Amino acid sequence: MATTTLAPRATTYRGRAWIYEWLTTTDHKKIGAMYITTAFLFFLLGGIFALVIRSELAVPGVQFVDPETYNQLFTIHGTTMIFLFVMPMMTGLANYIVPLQVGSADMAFPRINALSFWMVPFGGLLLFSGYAVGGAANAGWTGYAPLSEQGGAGIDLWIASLVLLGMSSVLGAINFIATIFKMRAPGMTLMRMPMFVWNTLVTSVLLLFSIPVVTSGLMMLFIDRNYGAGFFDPSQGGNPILWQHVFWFFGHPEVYILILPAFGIVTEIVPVFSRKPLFGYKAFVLATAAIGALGFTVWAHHMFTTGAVYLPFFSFFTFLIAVPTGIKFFNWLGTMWRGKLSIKSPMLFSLGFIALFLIGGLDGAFLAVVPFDFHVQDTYWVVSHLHYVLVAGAVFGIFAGLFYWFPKITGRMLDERLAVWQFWLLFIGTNLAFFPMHLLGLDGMIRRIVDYAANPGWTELNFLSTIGAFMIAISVVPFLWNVFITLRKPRTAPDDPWDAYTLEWATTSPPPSYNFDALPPVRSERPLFDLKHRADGAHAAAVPALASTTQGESTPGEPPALPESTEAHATDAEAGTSEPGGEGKSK
Ligand code: HEM
Ligand SMILES: [Cu+2]
Repeated sequence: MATTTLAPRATTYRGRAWIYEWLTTTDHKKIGAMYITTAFLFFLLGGIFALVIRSELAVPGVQFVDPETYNQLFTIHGTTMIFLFVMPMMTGLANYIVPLQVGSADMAFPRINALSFWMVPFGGLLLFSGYAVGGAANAGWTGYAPLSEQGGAGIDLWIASLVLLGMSSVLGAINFIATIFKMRAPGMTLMRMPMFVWNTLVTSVLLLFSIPVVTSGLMMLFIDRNYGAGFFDPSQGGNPILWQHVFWFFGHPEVYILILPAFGIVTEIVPVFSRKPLFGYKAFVLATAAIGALGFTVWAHHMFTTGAVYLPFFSFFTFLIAVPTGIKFFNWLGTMWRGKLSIKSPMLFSLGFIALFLIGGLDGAFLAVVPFDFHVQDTYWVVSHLHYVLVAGAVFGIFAGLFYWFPKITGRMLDERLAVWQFWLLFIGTNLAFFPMHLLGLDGMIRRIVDYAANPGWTELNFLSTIGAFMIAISVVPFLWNVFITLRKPRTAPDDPWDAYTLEWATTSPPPSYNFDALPPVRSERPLFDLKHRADGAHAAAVPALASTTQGESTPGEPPALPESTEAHATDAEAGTSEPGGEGKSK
């Protein structure tokens, strides 16, 4: 018979040293927290690289770094930000939150989960060890051949690093897909899954299809470089354009791998802080799937100027992606429309996300216009576009998520005033850093150069951009301070501080190692809302019992007995035979 009371299956090993516990843990929450912390450290590191880049470019002339060092700087900056910051950060948030949101006790394969995590710091080590062997990779994050066929051991380490990180991502993707399909709580049909879960699912599918392609390419490059093959080397009859195909067949879906989780985060937050259900749930799911599918049809829009691709096809499909993306904007605006908005920190960062991602989407649509792309290819327009999508998009989404889930993860509420300071510094800094790059790009300033001519206006625009970069750096200070002082406070956060809708808020903050003492029945995509506001009939039985956990009144370690809600589940036609964390019924 169905039961929702979960007894801890293993005792916690109290005898273990703190460090041993963390090094060997397979708990998705601890692994998630380690992912998040590691990713944040790489964000700081990549940010320092960005500051050196921007300092060098503040005024014309070569001041701080020579051209070779500069090449390594932007290569390692881009690679770090994408593979060691945004991807692990999103994986970390999903690791912590997805099992909770689907009402499971852990991920499907907890040990593989730990393995996926530990590959990340080692991947980082490989990338940065280039500096110890005579110079890190210097061919850009795209590693274009034949440039990447030359160069020293730094590039081999870059290849090894990306292969390892890719393996970590694939294992993670399989884990998420299995968890989402097989471990959902009774009653949670696919169309009742929280939007963050949906976005994690589509992201995982994209990873599964795209990473193997780039990994093959990387292996070919490695063989070219070390064993004398000539896949991408024209002097040996190879084809460098082939590298671009292989790279971008991964590289474009990769953009959605970075941004879909942010869509998911924002789509969790906007309804809760508008006090309304999500406007157009089904449309949102379809739009997410459509973006994922279309993401595989547009890789060659990065290759318009090669003269080797059919332009109308790739231009058309690129524009087509604007349709599902636009639908999402309508979903967010429709959700906020006539809602009771409360602009707390998670909502503030979500609004920043929506505003800035719009700019990144629009200047991307310009690039889909082939003649325009011929004009701005490899200029600062592209650098501007990619940062509006990634800083304005992924980074704002990440901070929205961190502020939203911080109370769940740590049991403590971050300070709202510091959050407002951080937000405005980051918002103004981002626009100051990246908007002038549009103008520089239009004017013909190319990317990946250590120096530029003192053309009219260029010095001023570059200087503004550098000031913006430092503002972004300063915005991190109130955040770090906020985390620091908050972690020293006692654990006073309620279990459900935002009056939210989804299952992660139905357990304590932070959750026990086994996640749930009891699960509310799932009859819509907002089970917790139903429980709190629509208690009637069979639901009512569950309310008092569950309320005792959600108010934090229960004695820790002593799960409240839930005979009534257990019955409610057994008679619920929706409920499958399941233990949370066991073999949940999926529909
Ligand atoms: C924190 C503020 C940041 C600043 C000021 C900044 C600045 C820059 C600049 C000036 C370049 C161009 C270098 C060149 O072409 O010569 C660049 C490249 C790049 N940045 Fe950032 N960046 C920041 C954050 C990020 C973030 C968060 C991401 C990703 C999530 C990112 C991803 C990239 C990528 C992929 C490149 C291209 C690297 C290449 O050309 O190989 N950046 N960044
Ligand atoms: Cu693309």
